Amino acid sequence: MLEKVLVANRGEIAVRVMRTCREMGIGTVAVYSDLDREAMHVRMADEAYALGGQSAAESYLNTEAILEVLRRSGADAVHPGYGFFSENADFARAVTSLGVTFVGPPPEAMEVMGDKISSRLAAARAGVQGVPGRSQPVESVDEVLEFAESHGWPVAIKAAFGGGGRGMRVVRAPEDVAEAVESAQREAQASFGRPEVYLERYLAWPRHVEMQVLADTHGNVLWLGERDCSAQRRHQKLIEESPAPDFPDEVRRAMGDAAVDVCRACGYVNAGTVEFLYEDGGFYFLEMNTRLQVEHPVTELVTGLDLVAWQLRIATGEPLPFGQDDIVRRGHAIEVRINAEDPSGGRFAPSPGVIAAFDAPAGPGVRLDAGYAAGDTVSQYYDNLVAKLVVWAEDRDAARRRMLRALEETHISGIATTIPADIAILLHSDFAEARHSTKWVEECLDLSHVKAEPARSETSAADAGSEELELKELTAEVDGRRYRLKLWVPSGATVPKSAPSARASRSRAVRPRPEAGSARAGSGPDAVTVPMQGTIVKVLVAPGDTVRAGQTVCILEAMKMENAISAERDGVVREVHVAAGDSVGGGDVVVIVE
Ligand code: MV4
Repeated sequence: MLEKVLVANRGEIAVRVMRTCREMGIGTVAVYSDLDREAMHVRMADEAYALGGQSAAESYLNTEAILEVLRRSGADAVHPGYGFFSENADFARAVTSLGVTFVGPPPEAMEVMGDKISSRLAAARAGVQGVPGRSQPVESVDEVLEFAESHGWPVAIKAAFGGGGRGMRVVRAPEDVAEAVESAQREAQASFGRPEVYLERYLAWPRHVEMQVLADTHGNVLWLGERDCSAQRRHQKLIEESPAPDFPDEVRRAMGDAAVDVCRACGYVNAGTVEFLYEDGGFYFLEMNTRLQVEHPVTELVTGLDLVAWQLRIATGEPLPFGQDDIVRRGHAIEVRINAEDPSGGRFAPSPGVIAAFDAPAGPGVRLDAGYAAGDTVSQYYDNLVAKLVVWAEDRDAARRRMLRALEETHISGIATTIPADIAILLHSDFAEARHSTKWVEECLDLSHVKAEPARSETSAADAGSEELELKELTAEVDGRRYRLKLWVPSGATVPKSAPSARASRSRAVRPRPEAGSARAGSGPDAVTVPMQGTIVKVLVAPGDTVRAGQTVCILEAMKMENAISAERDGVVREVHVAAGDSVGGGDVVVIVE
């Protein structure tokens, strides 16, 4: 049994590991950079030690400083989280040489899986095929041409000692080979210090499906189930889920067995993930990640297992007390990553800063793994993952709807986040019906209308007003339906708890509906209505304008996205009931066309 674990990481994963330590009665030691003195992982730990420095290289990647904290704290184990030192064999050796347990695989397994060629060879030894291709480095243009003749175009040229897509080139025609090989080699040299590249057949519409494994020091190796991580952009995953949609159980079992064989082939111990590309019912080994991954909670929610707890037990030599047939997967889990990035127009610009407010979602089936709270600063120096929102439900569509509900409850201000892009993905029929692939976000998803969540009116009203205002809430009944109203009133003003009588004034912005009898009020055939609650951000027509069926009359912002509201018939605009800035409810009339 471990007594004290040093968590050599920061942010949400450090917090995640410490939570399990606390549940297991294990003490926690945090390390922190100068910028993280007040960070959540520091607040959560039993003890915290400064590493000094600001950048990752000066702090969380400073081996000597971390080893010094190991000595000072007397911790008996190190959990590396993901990133930083998690896949660094030298760091693992340095830790073990102090007599301290490294919570991770043997350094030799990390080394075998550390480059593409040796990991492909290890997989091949285990009888697990990668994408059809060649394991030797490319030496001539002719080799590539020959390969394309026998396997067909396009061909993927990949960095032998790299990963994550850097150094990869897709060649579609013979005349492009020479240039592609040279530029792939240049990029491989620049990124990984080795110029070797090799060849694979290029898959046109694959899904990224990865298999979670757990291996103990007694030779028990189990597969826990797959995660589909196809919704990603520039090799940054956006949404992950388990089980993979439309994934036959016999493929799942074959992939699980393949992952176990790969683990055995490299002497793997601890939690790990074997990545595959999946296309047309076939799967191909891509690489193995020798660490706990960001998206591990998805597997935790469908299996009910705490992967960090099993990592810690395995690290102390405990045998896994269950076998493959005892692993039960139930329901469906989805994770979205909430990064401090502004997805406006599909650009995903970094958005560091102070988190002014953070309203967390809750309720059935909802888990939030956050590394920050309101008042915390997201620094440009580190990974900008703020939180992961993970939901569980009986089936995929229920999980998808639950995630949308939880995202609607989530409000983060002060920084922009990827939430609007996450919502756009979850709402898209291609995702809802699982027609997406690893290329879908970049090639098919239109994020041009996505914008950052507008600053919440509470804060903007408070910031803008020179007059002292305060927020009062009251209830009102409008047409027999209850509404919660928020009013900014001069400080000290008295407001009744419920409005005496509110007639069709959901908020100050909405104009009264047309009186009965005037110009076919309500939802008559000539009234253009909005389908859901939101804010009008732009009105494109004025009374007297001629419009055609399908023409946009105004833009509604709802669910953090802009929606075009259009006329259903040709005609002349008689009345415009809204202006930019107005709040509207589902069914409200915005324009009358005659
Ligand atoms: C591929 C591929 C299609 N065909 N290999 C990109 C990162 C690297 N780890 C593997 N990658 C790919 N390799 C062949 N032969 C498509 C990708 C790929 C991809 C893979 C996994 C997750 C996201 C991806 C996004 C674009 C391309």
